[in-house]
Amino acid sequence: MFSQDTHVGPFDKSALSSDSPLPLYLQLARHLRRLMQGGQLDAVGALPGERDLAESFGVSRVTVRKALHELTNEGLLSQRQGAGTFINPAPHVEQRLSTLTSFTDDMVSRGLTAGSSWLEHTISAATPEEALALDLSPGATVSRLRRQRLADGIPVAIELAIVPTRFLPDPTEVQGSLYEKLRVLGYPPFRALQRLRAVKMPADVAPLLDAREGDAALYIERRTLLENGCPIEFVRSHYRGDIYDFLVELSLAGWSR
Ligand code: 16G
Repeated sequence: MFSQDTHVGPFDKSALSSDSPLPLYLQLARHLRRLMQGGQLDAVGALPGERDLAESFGVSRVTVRKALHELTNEGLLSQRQGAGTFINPAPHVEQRLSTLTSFTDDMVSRGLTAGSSWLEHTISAATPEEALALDLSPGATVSRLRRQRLADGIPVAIELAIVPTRFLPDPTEVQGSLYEKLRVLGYPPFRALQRLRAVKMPADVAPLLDAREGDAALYIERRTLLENGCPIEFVRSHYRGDIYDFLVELSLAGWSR
């Protein structure tokens, strides 16, 4: 049982402030998210009940319910009818398909830290498939960036981005975000066409994603364009199927008020 006046480990009401412009349930969601991402709730497994959390944080049960709902939607928690609220073991990552975002943007919007580990950054002639995707003449050179992408240190995707050297002459100059680098160079990605399909994890990718050959994976191809329609990037990636979600917003065709 958690008491309102006692600081019980991480469930501490001083984490929330009534002076903050952020609603209490979002403050609570943010606090719990940080605790989970910092590994401070690793040993807990299941969260205390709504009433105990409400008491510990000095908020109403409605506030607690809304915060837990928020974190459940993000994939960080699972709520099981009658059994309680459980902490999901790995970070769950979600990408909205309707907006063009970079991996780094996606992570930041989830409160996760984006990371990369280099597998390749070289310059070579485009293959016929790459030349076609990037509207390049035969023999044109491209920068090749193959990275293991990490969310809070956990590998979630292996990504091979091909960018014409005319836009990115030196792939070793990309330290963090590729899109940020392209923006700095004056070539901001503007829109993209993306194709995704379910595949089995290939043998050469599986160990890089802490997965087994044949596990569920998402294969994604993205062709990214500048505002003037010129292709700037062709990407082929494998995402871990168990921790990466793609979210699509749909509206009724022809609907108007
Ligand atoms: C995303 C893009 C990828 C892009 C990368 C840039 C998908 C499927 N792919 O991973 O095309 O190269 O973001 O990320 O979303 P960065 O700016 O963090 O390097």
